[in-house]
Amino acid sequence: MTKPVSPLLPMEYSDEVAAAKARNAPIVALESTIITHGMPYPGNLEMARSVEAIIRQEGAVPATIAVIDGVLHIGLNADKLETLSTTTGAMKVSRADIAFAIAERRTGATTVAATMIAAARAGIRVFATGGIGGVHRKAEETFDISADLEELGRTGVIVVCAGAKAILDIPKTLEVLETRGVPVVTYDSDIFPAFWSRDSGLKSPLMLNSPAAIANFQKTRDLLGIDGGMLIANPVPAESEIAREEMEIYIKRAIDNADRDDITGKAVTPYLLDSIYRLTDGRSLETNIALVENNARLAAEIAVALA
Ligand code: PSU
Ligand code: MN
Repeated sequence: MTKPVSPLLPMEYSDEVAAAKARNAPIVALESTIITHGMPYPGNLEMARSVEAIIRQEGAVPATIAVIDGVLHIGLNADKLETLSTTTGAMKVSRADIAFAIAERRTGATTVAATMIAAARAGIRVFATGGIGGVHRKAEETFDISADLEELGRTGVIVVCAGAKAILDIPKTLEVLETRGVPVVTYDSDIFPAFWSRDSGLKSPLMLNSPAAIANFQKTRDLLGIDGGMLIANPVPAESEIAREEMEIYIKRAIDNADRDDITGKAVTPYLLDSIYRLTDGRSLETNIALVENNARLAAEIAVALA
């Protein structure tokens, strides 16, 4: 799977990830936009450290991915992780601009799409995150559809998330995933989860209830020669969820604020997350951390099952 990395591409493995690659150990990729644009400091650093610890506990190796001063990092050491969590000027990079950040020697945090590209380049097949980007509400007017969906259609990485945030149009998001040929598998439930809530009100296209079954599904896709990614939706633990009806109130207000402030483009998702954080007095952050930890555990189990 692993393509040789060109000596011309400034790409660097952390010592831990390089050692894991050398002994063919299971590795789980992690994104960095969630650190720089998804959560405030110090909750972001706390989350980043705890998900890495959970992945190690499960017998896999974490690889947090980011562009730092033009170098694509696959795995960040403790110092770099801490620096990134307090960096304010990082770009939010996706497929359109990850190469720009490298070419122009910038610092960029990778979204789900860009993390998938980097993970595939590094031969890493499993990736844990919080929520994916999707089709925004009123996309028929704004055309705001996350590049994450296109990437899932073309890049062969298994992405473990907690469903799609209810700030999005979830039915349209599922439609686009189906069109792109992306399997959407909910872990141990018939119902597709909505990030902060376990229930989006929509049935999940597919359901599996063990990491071994997920690994077996992926191996069968490989045997058929089907490329592209797969989305695993892992519902937030019940004790950490915020009910759908309650979230809907905050989401409506956050979207109204975004309209009022004329927020567009890649600023939309970070703006809504921050607005909801404030409207819930920080409770959305606790839920967010709990679900990422939960996803890191499942992703590590899948990586181990695939190895
Ligand atoms: N969801 C979160 N926190 C985040 C993101 C999503 O709860 O930080 C980030 C992810 O990096 C995702 C990106 O890939 O937002 C999607 O942004 P956009 O909608 O602009 O494509
Ligand atoms: Mn967008």
